[in-house]
Amino acid sequence: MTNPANASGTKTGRGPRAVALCGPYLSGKTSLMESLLFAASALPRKGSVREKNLTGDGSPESRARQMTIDVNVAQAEWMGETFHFLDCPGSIEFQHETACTLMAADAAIVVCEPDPARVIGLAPLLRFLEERHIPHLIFVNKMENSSARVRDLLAALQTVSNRKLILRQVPMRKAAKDGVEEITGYVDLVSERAYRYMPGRPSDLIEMPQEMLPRESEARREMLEALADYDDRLLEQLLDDVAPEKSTIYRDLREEFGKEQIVPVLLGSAERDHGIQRLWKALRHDVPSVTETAKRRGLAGGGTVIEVFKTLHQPHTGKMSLARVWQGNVTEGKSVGSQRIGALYRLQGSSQSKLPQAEAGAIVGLAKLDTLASGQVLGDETIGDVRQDWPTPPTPVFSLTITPRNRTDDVKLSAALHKLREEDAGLLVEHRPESSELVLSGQGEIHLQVAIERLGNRYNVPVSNVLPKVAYRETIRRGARQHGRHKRQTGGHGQFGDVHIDIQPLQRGAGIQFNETIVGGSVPRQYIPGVEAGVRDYMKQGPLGFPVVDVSVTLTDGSYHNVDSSEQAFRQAARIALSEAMPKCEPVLLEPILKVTFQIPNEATAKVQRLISTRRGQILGFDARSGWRGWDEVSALIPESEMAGLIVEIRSLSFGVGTYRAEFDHLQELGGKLADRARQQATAAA
Ligand SMILES: Nc1nc2c(ncn2[C@@H]2O[C@H](COP(=O)(O)OP(=O)(O)O)[C@@H](O)[C@H]2O)c(=O)[nH]1
Ligand SMILES: [Mg+2]
Repeated sequence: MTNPANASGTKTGRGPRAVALCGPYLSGKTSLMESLLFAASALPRKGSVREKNLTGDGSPESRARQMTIDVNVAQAEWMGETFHFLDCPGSIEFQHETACTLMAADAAIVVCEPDPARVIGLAPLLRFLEERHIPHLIFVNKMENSSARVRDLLAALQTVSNRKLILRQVPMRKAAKDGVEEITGYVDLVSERAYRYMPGRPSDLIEMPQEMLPRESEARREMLEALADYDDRLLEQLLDDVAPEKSTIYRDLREEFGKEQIVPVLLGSAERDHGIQRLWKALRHDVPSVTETAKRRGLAGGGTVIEVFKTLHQPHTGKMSLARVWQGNVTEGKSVGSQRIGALYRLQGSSQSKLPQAEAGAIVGLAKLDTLASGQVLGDETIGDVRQDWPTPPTPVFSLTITPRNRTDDVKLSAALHKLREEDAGLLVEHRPESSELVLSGQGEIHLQVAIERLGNRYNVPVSNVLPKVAYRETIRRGARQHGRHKRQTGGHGQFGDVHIDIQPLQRGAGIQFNETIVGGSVPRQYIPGVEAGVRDYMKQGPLGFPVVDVSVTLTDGSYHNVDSSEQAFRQAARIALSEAMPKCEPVLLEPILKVTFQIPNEATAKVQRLISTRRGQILGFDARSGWRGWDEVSALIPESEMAGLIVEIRSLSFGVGTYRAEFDHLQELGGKLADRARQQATAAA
């Protein structure tokens, strides 16, 4: 029997490898990890999503949703070699978690469903893997009840991949009783062997069915031609009709996969354990070693190198930094870079056990290193800190204002938020002083709901949440002159301030301006700052109830009293003048308008354009998204008040993958019923 491992030069004793499972939500990543662990005898029995007893997804928030939220870590041994699996969340709302996890992997398994209509959902992930040259293969899961032709699926997948896809196996089918075709096994295109799927155990090697030969040789030819793109000798052999050695094919597969030139495609079913042995073999032969990956990441230096890719805060153990040992090894008490390493843990799903040491390649939990953050690299000075390629969190698309239910919880809340942000840098916390709101932002409703649940369940700081207030402003349409006097006689000392002001509207963006044209000391110098202070006080809330912008106020004249005048009295006089005058200046509401750039598959472009118009948006233009085949970028101006829940609709129009960036653009007058409604809502919320 050919041993491909030897043929490709793979040897044991080169350290554990790390493989990430990624792909759209519900494609079966967590189930596939279970199946891989089970096949490697790392589990006594196989769990399932339905029974909520998987190795992964152990947190209460995960269990409740049957959804991966934090990366699941587990390891298994296959033919004497250790593999660490990193099962990533699939939901685009947790994409930052996935991005950071992928940085720790030698290779990724992209899990998808056999539905050509859904392959567009893979685009953002494939772009990420391609940009960072992370070797990846595609595992088409749920094949057991799919009637999709693999050929069509492959063609669809190729439209979202910039790398050449290489089909590694073709399915064998037979017509079942009800006329539906059933997949009974597969033919491996390198070894040209046929396997029959067996329930609950590895497939049986069978004789190649005659009827498979035409399809097999066609698919094999395509595979070889794709490999020959990067191997001239193989190309010559193909042109000369010389059958290449299997060892050549295995070597090319390994090398071209490692350089991320090709993307192998495998087929199977996590639920039925189909195709799992074939997948394991591919991992064993083709996944690069930690040394190769450290080189790719620029992390090969002197001494021990560790990188933290995830931070966890756990009720019992406290802070745990999940790290990959890129080089050297770690033991408890050893100093690496600036840190003295404490206890080491091995993680297997939600269970943890202490480790004496961890070698290069291992994924390890480092306990209680308080100052360590995700992305941080520990090593000697040649290595430095956070890598340039470390992912930056995506810009937030969903926000909620949170308030502790218990008024005395403010301090506890900020400590808890700090921990949540350490776990997930994709969560943003912002204090808006003007509205005294604490705003939590992230990638969608579930992303924020999970954070809010954790505040309550884990940190015992229940919070309530509402949509953040829209930052309305107001201004005036015409000017006025006004006299304002503050005079009070109480007992001994009185108060006296007296001003004449000239109010004028200014252009958008000018802000509040204060001037004075006092001659002859009608308002003594020392009282003028009082007048300005009074103006600024008033402008915090104009006649419509919002902060006033773009108005100039000029102090033109006034009078004073030798004994009773004071800065305070002039401040009051200015306020009185403005509250009389401003309602007569045709006040008008201003609403913030955002410039929003949508990034969407072009099947969704027309729908997104319609959606923009229903939200009072104005389309500025659209263009092909550069580097993203089949995607568009649409830019538009949209009122901030129309943005609530927009991301939810965009995703539902775009197979879950559409997104946008938004930034403040300008303030725009708002009149009529919409202005009335905005005012009502603001007063109701206050
Ligand atoms: N029919 C079928 N269902 C599967 C298969 N693998 C997983 N599932 C189901 O797909 C759903 C999502 O599985 P899960 O592993 O949580 O997906 P993830 O979001 O990618 O981690 C669950 O209901 C699984 O039982 C499979 O091979 N065939
Ligand atoms: Mg999952």
